[in-house]
Amino acid sequence: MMTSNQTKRLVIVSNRVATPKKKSASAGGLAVGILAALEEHGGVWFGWNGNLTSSSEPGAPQVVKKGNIEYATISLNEDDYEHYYNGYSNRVLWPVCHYLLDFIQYDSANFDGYRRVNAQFARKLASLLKPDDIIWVHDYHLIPLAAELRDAGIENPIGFFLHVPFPCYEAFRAVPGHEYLLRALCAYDVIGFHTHRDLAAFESCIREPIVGAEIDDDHVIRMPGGSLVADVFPIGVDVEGIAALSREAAELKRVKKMVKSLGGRNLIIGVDRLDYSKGLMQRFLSFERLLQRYPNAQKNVTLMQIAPPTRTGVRTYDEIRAELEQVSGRINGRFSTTDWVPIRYLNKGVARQPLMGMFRNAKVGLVTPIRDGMNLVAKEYVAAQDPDDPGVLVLSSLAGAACELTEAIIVNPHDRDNVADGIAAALNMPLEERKERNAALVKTLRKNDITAWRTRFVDALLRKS
Ligand code: GDG
Repeated sequence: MMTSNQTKRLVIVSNRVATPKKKSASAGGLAVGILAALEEHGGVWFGWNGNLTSSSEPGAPQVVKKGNIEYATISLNEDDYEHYYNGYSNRVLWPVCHYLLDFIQYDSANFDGYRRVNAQFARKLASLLKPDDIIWVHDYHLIPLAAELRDAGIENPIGFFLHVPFPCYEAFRAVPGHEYLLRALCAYDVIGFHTHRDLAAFESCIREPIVGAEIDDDHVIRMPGGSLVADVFPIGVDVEGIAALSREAAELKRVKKMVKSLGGRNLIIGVDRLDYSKGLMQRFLSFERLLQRYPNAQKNVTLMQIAPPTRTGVRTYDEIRAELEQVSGRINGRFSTTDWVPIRYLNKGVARQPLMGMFRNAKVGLVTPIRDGMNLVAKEYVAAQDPDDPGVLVLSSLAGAACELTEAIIVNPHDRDNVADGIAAALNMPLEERKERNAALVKTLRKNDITAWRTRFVDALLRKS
């Protein structure tokens, strides 16, 4: 049996490639995860370079090599991008995968654009492939890619990993064209999800009489003309790398200045792309509840929320940004004193190393999405702690990470009292308990780290070759 230690070229495909020049600014779990996996293993990263053109067909891929990674990128036509990315991927697939059916804005022109761009990706990628390559496709933007590659005569093993939750059939069937998506998924050899819940949801769709498949006990899905493996591969982080980065970051001027500015108060930190799935509105309101229910906290805590904007130009994203500005302003107006502002709300990103240093200095990591595939921030926060004096993770039960990080304080993000009580419990937790919980969490992080994620997935793919 072949394993990933054997030297086949790994070709990773994602909507957007974080090219070496742009990667430091990348705020997004997919890019962080792929880059960490590729830096270790080497290979090709294929996808869109972020440039828009007026020509209807993108030119040949541009290839740039840095270290052991080849970045192969294409531009996209402006209208195609609007239909495929903003239109279908982010106004239909993203909301349905996060069970937010009211946010779906379907338009058949967007669905056509989605299929058109996937066909373009397949044509451009096919021109780069070698017979021995293994292909690993990432996320909901590229569901039809394997079917398109097969149509182009590509026979290499092709895997698909979904970074967001997979919806159960009752939600999935709300999407016009869901039968097409399900059939397209069945063109892959391996499909990976973060949690057993997502796998079970996918299987609930497979059991419907759409693709005519049967599910074996060993995660194999059999259908007329072939089979695929669908399994759980929880994404992880580079535990030692983050620990080292956060230790060194303590010496950064920027981190020291931030700590000094707290004036001895406890820091509660939230770091999320500005996205409605991250539950930021509910988080601010829960923090307000903390200040009401625990008047002592008014003198003792500061919430720092870092929220770099994403998908600007999509109406729901612009709206949530305006709402968050309004509610954080209201809470600050209500509770601020002449020497304290309760919420520091940054509508911008922070570079990775100081960010890890801020995690290490935060008494509480507040990660309360209303739905999340995994949530890497939760794992990074744990890995960045000082094992001799660790902070406490307060984690939403609706994040995929809650399936693994059971020693966190688990809260329901829709219940403000529950979140406020969870934060208060974290702030008051004795040192011994904090150390025990952190040690148990780090053990889990080590077991399912970024190397395990990549190795297990690639091995599953190689077994299909
Ligand atoms: C998707 C799924 C799944 C964020 N702000 C800054 C910054 N970040 C980095 C974090 C973390 C990443 O971005 C965010 O990852 P998450 O996993 O939390 O969330 P998504 O972006 O929604 O990722 C998610 C993930 O894919 C992986 O499969 O876990 O469920 O939605 O690494 O640290 N990094 C820097 N500055 C910021 O301001 N440097």
